[in-house]
Amino acid sequence: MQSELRTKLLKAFSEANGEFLSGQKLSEHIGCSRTAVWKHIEELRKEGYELEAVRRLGYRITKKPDKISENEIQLGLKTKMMGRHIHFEQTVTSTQKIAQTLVTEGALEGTIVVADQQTHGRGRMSRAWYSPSGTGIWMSMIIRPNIPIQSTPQLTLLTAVAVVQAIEEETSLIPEIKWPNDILINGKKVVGILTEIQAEADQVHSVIIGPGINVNQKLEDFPEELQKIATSIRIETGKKWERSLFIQTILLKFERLYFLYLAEGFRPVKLLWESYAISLNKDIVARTLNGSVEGKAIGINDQGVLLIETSDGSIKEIYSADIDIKK
Ligand code: BTX
Repeated sequence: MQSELRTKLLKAFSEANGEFLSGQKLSEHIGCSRTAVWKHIEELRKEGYELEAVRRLGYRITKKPDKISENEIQLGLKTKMMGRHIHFEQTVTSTQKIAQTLVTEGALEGTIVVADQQTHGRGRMSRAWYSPSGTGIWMSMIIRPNIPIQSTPQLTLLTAVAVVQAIEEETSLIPEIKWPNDILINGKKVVGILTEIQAEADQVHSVIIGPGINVNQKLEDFPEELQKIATSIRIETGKKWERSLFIQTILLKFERLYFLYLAEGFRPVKLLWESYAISLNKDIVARTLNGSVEGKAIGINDQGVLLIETSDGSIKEIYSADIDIKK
């Protein structure tokens, strides 16, 4: 189907919000005959859309295929800034890498990079992030906040809250956050977030935030070494989800929190983050590049830094680490 007509047709259905649209209305909307509308509807069915057709009422979409594309993300997107520019590719090495190039080319704030598959998805500290095709959300978001470098960990925490809120809104799951960037469901990792910054002197000029979200994997889709520690929204709910809808909700939640953060600072985000955190008031071990710190996680400070009270009563500030919660 010609992509312009397809976009118009999908836009009409999206604006109808699940209501029926008559053949007549659709033909006026996209500027072609009713027979042509019928042909286009058949094309959509072949692409995996499920449409209900009722005499006298017309058509409505009851299910969309789980395909991510620029169009699917854009149609129905309610944000002002986030995702208003979308760079979509089927397969990339890492969406972070592409976002870095776009940043140097002057990409506008709110630009996102999304891929169906990453061949070299990146975690923190050069670890790999498993990102197979057709299952997850592999996305990088470009923002340009006017904040000092020390404040950037706050953005990872803000993103974790946004993703948790989105999962809560779309599903009945209750995810938890393990400092700084893991989102867990039933103790297993469903989301990881990588934040990378571009800065001069101590002033940030852009931040690339890359959430990776396991959406439609089955347990056997994960390599063996991940099966014990990873999960997906499908595994936890027993059904498949539409990735583009999740992306839209994440972008909206992120944008609201980000605007709140720019207007009022970290405080409101911190309170939300604490309400989802599992690591607080627990005995933990934080493994940093300079060795391990053991003690009780007593909170995060206004920078987003983790505070651990050790057995001698001193408070240690942890900027970057992997943490284990002691049983
Ligand atoms: P991390 O360093 O906290 O976690 C990486 C670790 O998580 C790996 O060493 C492995 O044990 C485990 N792991 C790898 N893949 C998965 C997976 N799919 N699900 C659960 N656990 C896994 C977390 O780093 C940050 C990940 C960010 C990924 C996004 S995807 C979009 C963007 N582009 C990109 O290259 N990275 C980010």
